[in-house]
Amino acid sequence: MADRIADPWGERTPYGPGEPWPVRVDLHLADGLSEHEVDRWARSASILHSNGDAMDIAVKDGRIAGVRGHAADRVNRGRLDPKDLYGWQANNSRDRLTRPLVREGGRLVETDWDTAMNRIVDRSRQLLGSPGGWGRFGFYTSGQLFLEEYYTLGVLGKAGIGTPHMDGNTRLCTATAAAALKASFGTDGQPGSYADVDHCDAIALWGHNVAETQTVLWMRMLDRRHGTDPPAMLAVDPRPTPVAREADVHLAVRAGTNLALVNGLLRQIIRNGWYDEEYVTAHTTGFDELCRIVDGYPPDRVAGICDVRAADVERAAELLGTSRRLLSTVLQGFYQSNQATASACAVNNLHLVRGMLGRPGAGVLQMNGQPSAQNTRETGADGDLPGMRNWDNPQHIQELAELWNVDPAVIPHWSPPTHAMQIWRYAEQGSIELLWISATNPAVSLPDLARIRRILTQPELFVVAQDLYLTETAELADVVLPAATWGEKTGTFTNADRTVHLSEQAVDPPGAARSDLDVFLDYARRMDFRDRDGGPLIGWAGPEEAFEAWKRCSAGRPCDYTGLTYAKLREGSGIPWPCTDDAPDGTERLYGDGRFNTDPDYCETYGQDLSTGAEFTAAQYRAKEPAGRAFLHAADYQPSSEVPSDDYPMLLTTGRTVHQFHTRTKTGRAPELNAAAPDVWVEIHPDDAARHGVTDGDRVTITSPRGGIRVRARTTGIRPGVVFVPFHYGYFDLPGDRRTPRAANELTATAWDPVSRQPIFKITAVRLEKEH
Ligand SMILES: Nc1nc2c(c(=O)[nH]1)N[C@H]1C(S)=C(S)[C@@H](COP(=O)(O)OP(=O)(O)OC[C@H]3O[C@@H](n4cnc5c(=O)[nH]c(N)nc54)[C@H](O)[C@@H]3O)O[C@H]1N2
Ligand SMILES: Nc1nc2c(c(=O)[nH]1)N[C@H]1C(S)=C(S)[C@@H](COP(=O)(O)OP(=O)(O)OC[C@H]3O[C@@H](n4cnc5c(=O)[nH]c(N)nc54)[C@H](O)[C@@H]3O)O[C@H]1N2
Ligand SMILES: [Mo]
Repeated sequence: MADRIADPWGERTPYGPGEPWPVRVDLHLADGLSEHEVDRWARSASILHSNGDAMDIAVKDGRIAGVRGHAADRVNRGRLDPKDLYGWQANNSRDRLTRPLVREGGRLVETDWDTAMNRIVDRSRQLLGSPGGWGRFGFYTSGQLFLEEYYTLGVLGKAGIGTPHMDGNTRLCTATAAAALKASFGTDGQPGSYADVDHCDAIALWGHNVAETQTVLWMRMLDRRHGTDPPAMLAVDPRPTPVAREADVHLAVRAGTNLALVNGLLRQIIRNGWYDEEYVTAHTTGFDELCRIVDGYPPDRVAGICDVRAADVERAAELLGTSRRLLSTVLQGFYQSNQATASACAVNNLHLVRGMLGRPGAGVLQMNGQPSAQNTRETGADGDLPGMRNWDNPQHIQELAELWNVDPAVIPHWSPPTHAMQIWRYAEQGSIELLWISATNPAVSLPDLARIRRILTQPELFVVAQDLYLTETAELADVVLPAATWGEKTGTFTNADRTVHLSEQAVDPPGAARSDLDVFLDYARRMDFRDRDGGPLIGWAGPEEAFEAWKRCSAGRPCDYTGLTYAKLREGSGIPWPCTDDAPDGTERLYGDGRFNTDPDYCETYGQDLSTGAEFTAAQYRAKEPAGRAFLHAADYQPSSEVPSDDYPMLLTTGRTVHQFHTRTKTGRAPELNAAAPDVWVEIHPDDAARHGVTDGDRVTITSPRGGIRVRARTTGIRPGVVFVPFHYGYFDLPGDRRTPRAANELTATAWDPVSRQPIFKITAVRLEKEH
C-alpha cells in the first residue's frame, strides 16, 4: 500500500458529474498480519473527525489489530484517512487508565468503582440537599461519545438533577454551525449531502481546510477535479493550505474579515442579476434588508478590509454567481473567527438568493468537526433541548415532560441553557461546585489555559474527569473514571451529512474501564432518579434500549430516527436522517421543497440579534410571519476587538494538521502519526521572519497578554502579519513535565461570538521574539 503518512489522500479514482464515486478500499493491519488471519471484523466508523468514514475493525487474539474501509458505504466507498488507518493503536496503549482514581492527601490514588462513584454521589446528594442545589452542578461533555450516552446524560441532567448547566466541547466546535442553521432555516440539520460533490459544478470552501481535516471528503472533491467536467473551486483561507493551492480562486483574507467578504460577494451576485428572484420571493424573507446592507460592500472596500485584490473578489463572485450547482462547506475559519454566526449565515444567504439548496449538487454543508458533535446537539447534551426542541416553547417542554413522565417544572427552561463558557465562569466564581467533564481535555483545548488550570485546581470545586488516559485535565481532577472507548463499546453516531452509523464493540475494555453509558446509568441508579409515578427515570440498561428510547424522543422532529434500528444499520451503508416509515432509506437532502422549519410552533429558536446575541421573544418571532420561508439575516462587518498593537503587532491564528487529532491523546499514541508531526511549530511569512531575524528551524517565543510559548519557526506562504500555530500540543508531553509551555491556548483569549457563544480561537494579537 502507498505510504499514507507521506500521501494522506492516496491514489486518484477520477469520475465525472452524476457518476457514482468509484470504490477504493483502504486497509491497514498490524505488522505482519494478513487479512485472512484476522479472527473477526466488527462494524464501525471513524471517531477521529466528523466525516463518518465507515470501516470494519479487525480483531486478533482479543485485541484491535487494524481497520478496513467499507466499500458499500455512501460516505467513503471504502476509503480511510491517515488517522483512521493508524489511530486505533491508541486503544492498545499501555498507559490506558484501567482503574478509577480518587484524590487522597493531594495525590490521585487507584481505587474501585464503588469508592469512586460513591464520592461523586455523596457530593451530589450534599449539593442537592440545599435550596437551588441543581444550580451547583455543571456537566461539560464532548463531541466524541455515542448518541446513546449523550441522551442518557441529557435526561439525567435535565430531568434527574434539573440543571441548565450542561454543554459540550461542541461549543468550541460546531456551536456556530448549529446557530447559523437555526437562524436561517429554523432548526439545526444539515441541508446538503456529501453526494452533492458528485453533482456540483462549483465548490466553495469557507475557512475549511478540508484536505487535512475531512481527508476522505477531500478525496471525493479531488476525484471530481481529476475527472471530466470538473467543478470550479474557491478557497477562503489566510494560509496556502492544500485546499488553497488546488483552488481556482484563493482569497487569502486577513483573519477576522469573513463577513465583509461574503457581503461583498452577495452584492456582486445581486447587482449582476445572478440571483434567483422566483426562489427568493417564494421561499425567503428579508431580501430588501439584505440588499440594503450588502450594497455597502463594493469590491474596492472589501479589498481594503480583507486585504485581497478587488479583481479577485469579482472573480470569486462570478465563479459563485454563474455556477449552476454550487456546493459550499463552512468550518472553523468562519466558526472560530470574528462575527462567526453572522458570517456563517451570510453563506446561507448566498445559497438562498441563488436557490442553491435541496437538489443534487446544490447544497450547503455547515460542517461539524467532531465525530458525534451532531448527536451532542440533537440529544440536548449541549446547550439545546433533546430533539431540537425550543427551550422557550412551553409545548416543547410539555412533550419532553410527557415522554419522561416528569413535572414540566423540573426541566430547566426559564432561560436559555447555560453555554460552556458561562459554565466555566460559574465554576470560577464558585457557584458551580461539581464539574463533571467527560471525553474532553479542556486543560489544553479551552482558551487562556492559565485561567483554566486555576479553575480546575480551586479547592472548593469538585472535578470529575472521565477519560482513557491521565490527561492534562484528569491530572487535576478529584475523581478520574477510566472509560471504554470506540471499539470497546457499542453505540451510534451521526456524521456531518446526517449519516448515522453503528459502531459495535470489537474487544473488551482494558482492566476495569467501563463505557460512558454504563457510568451514566450507574450514577442515575445510585442517585435513584425517579419519574412522576415513582418508577426509575431512566428505564434502559444498554445501548440498543437507549437508542429505542431516543427514537421516541426524536419522533416528529427534524432529526427523526424512528425508521432506524440497529439491525438495519448492520446491513449496508450508513443511513442519513430523517429516517421514518415514509422515508425508510433515510433522506439525502433537506428542504427540496423550499419549505423550511421556521414555523413558530416547530422552530428550535425564536432567534437572536446577530450583532448582539439578544434573544427575541415568541411574539417578536411570530410577528415576522415566516410561514415556512427561510430567513435572510444581514449584518454589517465590524472589526475584531483583537487588533495588532505596538506591544503585540502580529495576529495569531490556530488550527490543525493532518496527522494529529486535537490534544493528541490518540494520535500522539500512534507511532506513525506521532512521528509525522511530533512537536509544535509556528508558520510565518518569510518577510516577517526576516524582520525578526528568524530562519527556518529557529526557536521563537510567542507572547500574548495571557502567556507565552516556545516553538520552532517554519516559513511558509502564509499572509504577512499572520502566524499560525497548531493547537494540538499540550502543556507537557509526559505527565509531570512542565518545562516547555507550547500549547497555543496559553495565548488565546476568553472571548466568544455573541450569538453562538463559540470561542474566537482564530484571532489573537501576539508578539514574536527569536530565542538566543
Ligand atoms: N487532522 C485532523 N482532522 C480533524 C481534526 C483534527 O484535530 N485533526 N479535528 C476535527 C474537528 S473537531 C474539527 S472542528 C475540524 C476543523 O476543521 P477545519 O476548520 O478545516 O480546521 P482548522 O485548521 O481549525 O481551521 C481551518 C482553516 O481556517 C483558517 N482560518 C483561520 N482564521 C481564519 C479567518 O479569519 N477566516 C478564514 N476564512 N479562515 C481562517 C486556518 O488557516 C485554517 O486553515 O477538523 C476535524 N478533523
Ligand atoms: N486554539 C485552538 N483551540 C481549539 C481549537 C482550535 O482550532 N484552536 N479547536 C476547538 C475544537 S473545534 C475542538 S473540537 C476542541 C477539541 O478539544 P478536546 O475535546 O479537549 O480534545 P480531545 O483531545 O479530542 O479530547 C477528547 C478527550 O476525550 C478522551 N476520549 C476519547 N474517547 C473517549 C471515550 O469514548 N470516552 C471518554 N470518556 N473519553 C474519551 C480523549 O482521550 C481526550 O482526552 O478544541 C478546541 N480548541
Ligand atoms: Mo471541533
